[in-house]
Amino acid sequence: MSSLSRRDLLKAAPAAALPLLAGRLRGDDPPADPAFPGLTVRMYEPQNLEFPLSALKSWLTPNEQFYVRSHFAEPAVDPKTWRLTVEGEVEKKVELTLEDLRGMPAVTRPTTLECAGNNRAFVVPAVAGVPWGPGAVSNAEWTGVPLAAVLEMAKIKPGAVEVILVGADVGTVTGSPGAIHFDRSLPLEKARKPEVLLAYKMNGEDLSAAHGAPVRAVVGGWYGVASVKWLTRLVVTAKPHAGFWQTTDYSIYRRRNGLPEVAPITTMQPKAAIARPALHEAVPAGKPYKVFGAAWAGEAKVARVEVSTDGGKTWDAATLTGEDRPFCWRTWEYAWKVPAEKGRAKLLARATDADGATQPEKRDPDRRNYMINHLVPVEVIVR
Ligand SMILES: Nc1nc2c(c(=O)[nH]1)N[C@H]1C(S)=C(S)[C@@H](COP(=O)(O)O)O[C@H]1N2
Ligand SMILES: [Mo]
Repeated sequence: MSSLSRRDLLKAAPAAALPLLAGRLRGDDPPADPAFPGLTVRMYEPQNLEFPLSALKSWLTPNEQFYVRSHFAEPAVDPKTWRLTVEGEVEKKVELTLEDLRGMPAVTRPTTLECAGNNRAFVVPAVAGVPWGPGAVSNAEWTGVPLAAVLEMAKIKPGAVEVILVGADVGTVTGSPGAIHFDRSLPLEKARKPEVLLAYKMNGEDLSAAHGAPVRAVVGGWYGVASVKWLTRLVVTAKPHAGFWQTTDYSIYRRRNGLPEVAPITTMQPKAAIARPALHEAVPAGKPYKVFGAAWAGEAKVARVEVSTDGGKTWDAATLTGEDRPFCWRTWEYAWKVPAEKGRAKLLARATDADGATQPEKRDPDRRNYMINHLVPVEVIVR
């Protein structure tokens, strides 16, 4: 029922029905649809919309709930005239239509994308950038062609090192040299891996405009910024690309001989996110509560998730559940015996990957305003 018709109905409700409605918001029961509720607006235009993590219900995020992170207005790309070019350090310049691409052998792989700015709202003191809560992360099944197959067609020249992925979207941002496209490079070593796709379908549906129609890159294991949407050009280079989106933006400091130098953001860091309880959720005292969430670790597998319900003093193993696929988040749960005493409780979760890397307790300033995976407690009300 639309809100309009519901309002009309309320207006028309007989007086006798009104006492029933008083004192609470009378809506329909929440729909059973896993895409309910919708996205949280962090910025209306360009669109920056957050997945409501506390409504996590399924390993695959429904398309309607998949977070959106766009730096410019959605470009109008006509799939009929759309072309993808492969240029630069190649023996043979390639130009593909959407039909060409769809005619190539397709693969379908689930992949989790997380924005490098996810959790930014939890950084103290506050930093610049879209103030994401915990939900700038989602998992979908992508269908397309391996980037490697398209690079192969163009025959890369010896000595080439990177491929720049260029989006059709364009605009001016603070510090940019006028109007620029969104672009990101991948070292050819990563670009040729099977987890890097040129995708035209998301969870079995044609890619939507918000997610990069008609074709986007999906770079498994790397922060979402590498997964360029509205892809139009692949430029193979003999030198590493030092573009705006991997130096001024989406870069961190890496120390060499103790001296910080600018480096592009690449792999997702281990993180366990608590979906429920949500921040300041009221949990019933003395009852069991199923704490649950998702954890991911970029190119590595999640080895374990631990939970603390006493603000980090003691830790207990959570149970990894559901699908276990590379480059994807893993759901987890933990049976919490909520104390009988009313008050507050501080919950934490931390992930450790198969290489032994774990989440830091404190924020590392070398990461600027990106790669936010230090531990942040979820405080709840026990009552
Ligand atoms: N062309 C283009 N590609 C882009 C972006 C963009 O603004 N323009 N945003 C990037 C960032 S920072 C992220 S986190 C992901 C988000 O993908 P989604 O909107 O499908 O969730 O897209 C990446 N690809
Ligand atoms: Mo991002």
